[in-house]
Amino acid sequence: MIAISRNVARKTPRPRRPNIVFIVADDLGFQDVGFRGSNILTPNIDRLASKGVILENHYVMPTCSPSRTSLMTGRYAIRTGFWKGNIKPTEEWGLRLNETTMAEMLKRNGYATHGIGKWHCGMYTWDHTPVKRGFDTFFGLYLGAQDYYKHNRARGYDLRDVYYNNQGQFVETMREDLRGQYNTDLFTDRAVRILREHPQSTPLFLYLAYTAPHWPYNPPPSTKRFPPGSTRQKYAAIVSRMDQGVGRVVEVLKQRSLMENTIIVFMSDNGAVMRFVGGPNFRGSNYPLRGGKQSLFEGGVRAVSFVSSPLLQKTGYVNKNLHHVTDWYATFQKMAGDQPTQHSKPQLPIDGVDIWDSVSSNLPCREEVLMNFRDHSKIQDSIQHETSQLDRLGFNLNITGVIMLDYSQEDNIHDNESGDVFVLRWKNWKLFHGTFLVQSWTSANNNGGDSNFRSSTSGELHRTALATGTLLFDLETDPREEVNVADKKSGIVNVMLDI
Ligand SMILES: [Ca+2]
Repeated sequence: MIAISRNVARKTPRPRRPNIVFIVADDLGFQDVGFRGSNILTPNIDRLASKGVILENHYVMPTCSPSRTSLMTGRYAIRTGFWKGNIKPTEEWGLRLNETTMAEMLKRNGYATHGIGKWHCGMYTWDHTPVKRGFDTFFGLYLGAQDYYKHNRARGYDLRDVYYNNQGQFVETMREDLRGQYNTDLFTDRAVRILREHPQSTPLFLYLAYTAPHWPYNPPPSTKRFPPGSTRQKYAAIVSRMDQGVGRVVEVLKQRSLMENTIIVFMSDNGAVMRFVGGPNFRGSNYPLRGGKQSLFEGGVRAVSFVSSPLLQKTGYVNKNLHHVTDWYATFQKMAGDQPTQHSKPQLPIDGVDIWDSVSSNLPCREEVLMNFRDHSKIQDSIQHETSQLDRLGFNLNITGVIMLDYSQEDNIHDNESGDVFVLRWKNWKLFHGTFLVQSWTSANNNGGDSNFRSSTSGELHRTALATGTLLFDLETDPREEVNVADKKSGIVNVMLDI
């Protein structure tokens, strides 16, 4: 379907089985970090980014499950079945069991693998849960969101400690004893503990997926600069608390001299929410990009990301090469020395490319990123539908107002949150063709109606609607996706439709 460029000369020494600390933020706005000029305090993130490489064109999927499953598998969401959006709490599907996760791949190459925080890749059978999918241990939530203190979603409690015990038995403990404690801090505490106890001779994969700053916007217990108040203030405090967690992780990496052989990757799984629900309701800011979470405009899919590591050749710069969330799997697979053919589980085709040369030495790699594909009839075989076993996982299925969706039905197959649309970035061009979610722009220094954030949100409407048509943007001259040049550049449109 798409020919991926693999023409990069190998110029960068490749780390061999480095420690990987992969930190994921949830719905963090493109502008909501200090290094992009935000007034939200993120000193630890800023320090790491400034000593590392800021990935300016790091593309993800527009919502949580699609991004996370693409990260875990190295495969586009149109292949995994996750193009249709998030796994809702009571839906009977998940990342298919024939998919190989990053944790599984690293574990079979000798890595210790620990998952912390939000999973959201499927949990309706035990086999879909993280410790059955390559993680040695997991501490966190299976679903996509939770109250930061109560650790519940609807009526289900969802904070779990999961591992195989010394007898090889699968153990899952619901940590109700931690109810009332702030989940960002609990996740940081666990990461710190793992790093303190980790034997230096074993390569480590630590996946730290905060729920911050995703809804429900519960601010941390103490917020000096951002006392609980407006939604924007809460959001800012939540981001800052996550930043403190990042700082604690870095500190212990240094204390234990693990840092010299560690690669830290930070990314948000998608952009900040830009919905206009019941009046101005802004929290995060994707300025200057258009749109936000759920949309395939840049604000939804070009997310904050950076890499920090002493193993990088060139540091302290903004890397503008094209990267995609699927690339990490391919990159780490190479570093881990994984030989897929030596394992009994077949490796499904990977869409990601090894981007180490691009990240470490600023060499070009990809020319295109496929964000969505229109002809769903060709990908129906990616849909998995199995019998519900949610009750075995401790969830109350009688949640009022939640409908069990059956994705084997044609109508629901087209229920894609981002629209029924072909979206491709190729070189400097970005094409939309089909029916898509239209969103507009975040204003500069979005203050969310909060006078402590001195700016104005007037003059720019935040609309959300579906539209049908063809849009072509030249992102080099028009990064805000303001001017549709599809008519003027019909030749480019045709080339991109044929790719
Ligand atoms: Ca998200």
